[in-house]
Amino acid sequence: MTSSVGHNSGATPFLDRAGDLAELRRMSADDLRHVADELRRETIAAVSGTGGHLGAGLGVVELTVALHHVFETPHDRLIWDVGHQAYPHKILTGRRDRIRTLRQGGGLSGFTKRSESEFDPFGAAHSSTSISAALGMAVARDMLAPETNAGADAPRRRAIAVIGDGAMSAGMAYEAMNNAGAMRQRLIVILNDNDMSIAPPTGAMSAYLSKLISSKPFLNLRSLAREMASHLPRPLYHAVERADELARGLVSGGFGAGGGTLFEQLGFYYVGPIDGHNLEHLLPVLRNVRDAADERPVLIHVVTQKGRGHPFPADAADRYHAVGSFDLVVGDAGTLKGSPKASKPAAPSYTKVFAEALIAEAAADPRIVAVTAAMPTGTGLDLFAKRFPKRCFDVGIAEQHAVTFAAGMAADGLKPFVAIYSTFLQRAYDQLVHDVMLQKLPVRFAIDRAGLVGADGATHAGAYDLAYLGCLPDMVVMAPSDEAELADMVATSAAYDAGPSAFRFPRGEGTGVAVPERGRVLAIGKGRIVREGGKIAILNLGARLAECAKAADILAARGLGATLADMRFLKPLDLDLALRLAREHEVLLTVEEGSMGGFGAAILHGFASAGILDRGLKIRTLVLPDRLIDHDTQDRQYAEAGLDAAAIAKAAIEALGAGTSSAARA
Ligand SMILES: Cc1ncc(C[n+]2csc(CCOP(=O)(O)OP(=O)(O)O)c2C)c(N)n1
Repeated sequence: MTSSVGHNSGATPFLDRAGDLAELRRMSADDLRHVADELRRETIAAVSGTGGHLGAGLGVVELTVALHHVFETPHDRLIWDVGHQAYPHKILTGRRDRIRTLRQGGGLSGFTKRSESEFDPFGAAHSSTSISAALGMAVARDMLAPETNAGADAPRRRAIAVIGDGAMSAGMAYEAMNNAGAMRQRLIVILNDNDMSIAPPTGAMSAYLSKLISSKPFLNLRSLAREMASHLPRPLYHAVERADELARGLVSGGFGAGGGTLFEQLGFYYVGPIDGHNLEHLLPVLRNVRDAADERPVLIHVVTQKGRGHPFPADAADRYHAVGSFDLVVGDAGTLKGSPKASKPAAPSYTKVFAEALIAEAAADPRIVAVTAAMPTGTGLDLFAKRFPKRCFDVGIAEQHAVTFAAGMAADGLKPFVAIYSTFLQRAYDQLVHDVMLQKLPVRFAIDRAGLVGADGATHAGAYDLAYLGCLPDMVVMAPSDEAELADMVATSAAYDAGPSAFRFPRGEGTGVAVPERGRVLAIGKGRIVREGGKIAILNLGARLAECAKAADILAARGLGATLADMRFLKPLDLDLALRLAREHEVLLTVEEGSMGGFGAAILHGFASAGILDRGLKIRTLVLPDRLIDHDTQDRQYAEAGLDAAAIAKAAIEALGAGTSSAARA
């Protein structure tokens, strides 16, 4: 027997009580077990309505309960790396009544956010920042105490970073640990090891962690020592600690000159591995670490199962990372079961078109290779890897390395495509400048998630790439206006060997145009006219072309003709075309899915240099506004940004009216 439960989790007496954290802190381990079970059901029920990152949160339900039970949050700083696993944390920290607004316009963010709650001391969404931030907070605590420490009587504030094994593949985590170990700064790092990133993790670090976990004698000796330590009076704690260290050296002595784990070599006190779903194990360890007098940073290695209690079948592809909204039913034993809502996209996603176009190019040129930083599915490279497993490189969450790695490949004759989200390329900017552009190496950047991205919000919005790429000498920067143009730009990039090139395309479905089996190679730096006429010229770069065409229709309905150009290239800019259109029209608009400093700025700069502004051209640059746009549907975000058809038409009419009576006359 099954019954549909909508988005409700059923009765939650323990979770209701735990809504008061003081009460949660008084609860017994038995009660906490019930809280965890109810919290898991509540998380599933909420995400069934909103969609989102479900698997990561389900893996840390017990850890979340244990952390808030043992530590005095928000006085103690609890920092979740990435923040995508923080839904249970949000439910426990005063946001349960809004949890069904997750990722919806005006609702809770899908990540941690300082402005949302005092329980989110550091905002995130990009990975591997938590240890650095926690270390900074630990230093602030020690330099400013007791002022920021809630008064002299308050307990010394702890800084706790929870970081996944995937996020631990990024260099920044090691930079922070290296620094913390050298500073001997009191800091708690919890390594949440579920042997998963979004995709299965890659690299030697992942193999190393697996080896640590599977070393059985280590587990047994440590468990013993831990039990003893938790029951001994404080003075004896250190004696046990030494015995414990001995045990640790026995089993992991192979690492480094002095033995011990990698983390110990970095100056951390290592505890673990421990079962992250077992409150009986978690609670005493956390208490011991909380109360230890030692000033060294501590790393607790917790082993969890990503997606534990997931309502989808074990082999469902979206089980581990993100899901859309889904239907929820209760099965026989009270277990929750989900089934995705059937939805049929009208057109293939830009991501898929990119992947297929790259496969077509790679089939014709064996030098083409692809690089991703832990995002094979998000970038479509999973499809490429199926076809060309040896030519696809997942380097882990390591964007900086990905770019320089590709630069090395390009230097010695390969044709690398770095498939990366616009926001994540920000991480590798100096690598792009110093290792690629300065050496004119033909690395190709396939920049996904350009522009506003919907539910992931401002942290994932690809707002800045036009600005940060457009200022670089010797870059070719393209933006397709539909998915067929995207295929053309993949082909153009593959054919262009004189230096670095990039094409940036949005999240979501294409426009439904026919996509050629193999893209055409475009003339570098040449735009095209889509339609012509009237006093208004709209110069578009990128996927707003359809909205620009609608705007032209709105203008036509008001008797105002408009010329529409698809400029295709930010760099080299088709200034000849732009200047001609400026001369032939009274009003000129530029439209792009990016911040100021991009395409509009390049046009203005080119016009100023050509002296065409001297005679009073009415020009408006339509860009993303100079403020952050929170999560919502992409359509609503673009409406808010003033970049939908209505806003484009309005800007044209207002410009036409400015200073003359042309608009009224027309
Ligand atoms: C700099 C950066 N690159 C890529 C991502 C995309 N991303 C989000 S979560 C994630 C996997 C994180 O794995 P892990 O830290 O093990 O956490 P888990 O989801 O397994 O709990 C990735 C690659 C990101 N958030 N930030």
